[in-house]
Amino acid sequence: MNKKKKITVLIPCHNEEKGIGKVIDEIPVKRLKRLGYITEVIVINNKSTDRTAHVAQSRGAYVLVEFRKGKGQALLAGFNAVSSDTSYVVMLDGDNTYKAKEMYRLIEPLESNFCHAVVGSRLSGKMKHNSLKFSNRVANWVYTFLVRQFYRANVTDVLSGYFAWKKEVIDDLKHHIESTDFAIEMDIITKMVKLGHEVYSVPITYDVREGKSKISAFEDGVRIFYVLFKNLFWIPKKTQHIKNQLTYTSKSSA
Ligand SMILES: Nc1nc2c(ncn2[C@@H]2O[C@H](COP(=O)(O)OP(=O)(O)O)[C@@H](O)[C@H]2O)c(=O)[nH]1
Ligand SMILES: [Mg+2]
Repeated sequence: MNKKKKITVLIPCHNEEKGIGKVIDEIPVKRLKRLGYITEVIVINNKSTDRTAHVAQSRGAYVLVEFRKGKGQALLAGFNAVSSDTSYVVMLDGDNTYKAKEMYRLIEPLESNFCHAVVGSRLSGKMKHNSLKFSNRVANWVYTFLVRQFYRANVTDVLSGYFAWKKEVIDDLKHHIESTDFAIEMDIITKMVKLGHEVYSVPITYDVREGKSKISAFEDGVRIFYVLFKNLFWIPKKTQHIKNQLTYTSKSSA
C-alpha cells in the first residue's frame, strides 16, 4: 500500500476563539485519509488575548506562538514550521469564512500536477450574503484586474486567504517573502508568478465572519497596492534549484 502523503494546514489567528474550533472541526480528516492523506494542523497564535490557543489545542491542533504581530509574520513562522515530510501546505483564516471542508478542491490540481499553487476564488465562487462588503469586492476586482494584466497571472481573486501549495513552492517562497501584514497574499501571488510557479484559481464558498475583522480597509488597501506595484520591479535572486526540484517531484500524471 502507498504511504500516505501529508497535508499541513496553517491557520494564522489573532483573537479567533469564535471561529477557530469550527474551522478545525470541519477539516475533512476522514475523507482525506480515505484519499491517501494525513493532516497536521498548525495554528499560529499571535498575541491573542482570548481563548484561541485553548480552543485550538482542545481540537488537536499544534499551536505555534509568534510574538511579532501581523498575518504575514505569522504565516512566515508557519512556513518555517512545515515538516520535511509534508507534500502539500494549505492556508486559511481562523474565522470560518473559508470552508475547511472544501480543502480537497484546492489539493486536487496539485495532486494531478495541473499546477504548483492554487488560490481559492470567492469572486468566481459562492459568496454568502454580506460576507464581503461591496467596497471590498470592488477593490478586489481592481487588484485582480491589475495583477492579471501586469503579471499575466491567471488568478481570479488576489485577496483570497485560502491557498494550497506544493511544499517545494513554500521552500522557495519563504526566502523571498517580505510582507509582514495583510499584503502577504499579494506578495505571495506576485512573487510566485515571478519565480515561475504555476498558479490557478478554483471556486470556493465565502461565508460571513465569526468575530471581528482585523483588516483596515484604507491602510491595508494602500499597503497591498504598494506591494502590487513594487513587485513589478522585483527580480528573484535564487530560483533555479527549486524549479528543477519541482520538475522532478511531479511524478504522478494527471
Ligand atoms: N497570527 C496572526 N494572525 C492574524 C493577525 N492579524 C490577522 N490574523 C489572522 O489572519 C486571518 C485574516 O484576518 P481577517 O481579520 O479575517 O482579515 P480578512 O479576512 O481580510 O477580513 C484571520 O484568521 C486573523 O485572525 C496577526 O497579527 N497575527
Ligand atoms: Mg478573514
